[in-house]
Amino acid sequence: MARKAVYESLDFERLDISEQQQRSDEFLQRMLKRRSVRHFSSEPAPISLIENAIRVAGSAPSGANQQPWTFAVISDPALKRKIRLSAEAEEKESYERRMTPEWLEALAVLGTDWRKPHIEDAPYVIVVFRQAYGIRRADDDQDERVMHYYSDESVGIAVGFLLAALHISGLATLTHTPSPMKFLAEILGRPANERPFVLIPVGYPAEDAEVPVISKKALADIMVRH
Ligand code: IYR
Repeated sequence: MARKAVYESLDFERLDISEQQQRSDEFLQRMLKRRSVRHFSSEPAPISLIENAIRVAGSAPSGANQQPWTFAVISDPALKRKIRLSAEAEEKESYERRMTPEWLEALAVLGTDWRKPHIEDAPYVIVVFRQAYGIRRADDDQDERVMHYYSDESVGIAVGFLLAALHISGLATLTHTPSPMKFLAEILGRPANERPFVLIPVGYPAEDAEVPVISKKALADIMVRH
């Protein structure tokens, strides 16, 4: 039986134009400083920052508000090691056999390879899972599948929120997608409806961290007006 929508008045703070512009400029300048980091220090970071960032991610819009995501936070060194070794095994196979010459050529500007020490060095690894479908306990105590809508888009938006929140709180991140990623669900014992979406090492950059010299497209190259 369909449930009915219940409405309440919107809590919306209308700002002066000058305040809007100032916040927009500040956010832009801050976000422009985000870089994907591959050299992490092992210095611990407060779990409260990770928790708040996941709260931010959990506030993202999602298809039918189904919130089809799970954020696994790993700090246990033995588990991080296990994940690193499995990721490296898959990545070695990918770099040496599965990726096309065109793909390797496209990646050359980043200088990446199959080695993933950052998975062990960073104090936290967040593995984001997409719930391909939901599970509901029916009246007869049997589990029923609940259809999820737009779960890829929803989780992508939530990960964007997560990366921005971690950056704003002074932490460095890397979006890493070892392929295939199924080993993550196995190692972390996730249920059958959850698919690994992205693996994110989080922490402070190493003292001598370096990043590739790359640039972002200009506004004129990414925006069209109609
Ligand atoms: N998943 C591999 C390869 C890789 C692919 C893309 I597309 C990147 O932007 C970066 C890396 C790896 O993490 O090394």
